[in-house]
Amino acid sequence: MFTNALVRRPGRSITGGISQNPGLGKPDFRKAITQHDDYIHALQRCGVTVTVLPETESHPDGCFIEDVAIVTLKCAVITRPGADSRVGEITGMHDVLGEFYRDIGEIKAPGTLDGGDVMMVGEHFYIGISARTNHSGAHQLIQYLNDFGYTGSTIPLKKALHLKTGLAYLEDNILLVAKEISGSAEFDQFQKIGIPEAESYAANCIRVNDQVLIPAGYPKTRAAIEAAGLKTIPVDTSEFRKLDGGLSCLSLRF
Ligand code: CIR
Repeated sequence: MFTNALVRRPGRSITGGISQNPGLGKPDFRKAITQHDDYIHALQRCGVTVTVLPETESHPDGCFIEDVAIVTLKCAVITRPGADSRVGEITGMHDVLGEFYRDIGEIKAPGTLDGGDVMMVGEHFYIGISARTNHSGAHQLIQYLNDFGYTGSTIPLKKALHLKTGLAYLEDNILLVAKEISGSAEFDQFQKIGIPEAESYAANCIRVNDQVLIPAGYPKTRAAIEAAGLKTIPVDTSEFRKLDGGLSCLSLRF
């Protein structure tokens, strides 16, 4: 059960965020703010208290707060983001998380780790090795978590930006999977919901207590999640998608 979520407001500099898909155009700041408001309301509908941090104009990708920390029931870890322009986003996070946690670890150089590469399944953490997360970062995280009784394992990624770009754990043993991951034997024990290629962006959903936030405009994925017995709340994330960001990236939930 999550009781809290942390989000960071998008700044005007969001137009300069990193994108692997520049063909989608630049985000519209006003629309991004409206979509962010809707996202906060959707989280509140799921019963969590949302703490809203102010924008940081010096970090165009700052609203993707998931990447700067790993939050668990027992401890938190501040990451060392893998993109140079994002390293400074961790500034101030120790104080912010200190309001909620006594035990806060930190990923140190040469380790890099983005929270988008970390998927929590109960007491186990799957960590994608990607262009952003390296072995040192992943092993530092696993070592820290081991002290709290958690385990971790790594999953090599070829194309996806982050592990959770193509994967979402929806609790109750249900895993939403896009193509790159679907063949991985690592996930054989789960009941998998496959995502049609045309809807692969919708693999980035989040279960928040009794509901699943899903990006608006992906009807097949929505129907498949509802067929598995889960309630959905669609949220428009078109402006964040232009920067390869999705629903999970926009909050830390704990
Ligand atoms: C980036 O490339 O870092 C941002 N434009 C998008 C980050 C998305 N975060 C996530 O999937 N956790």
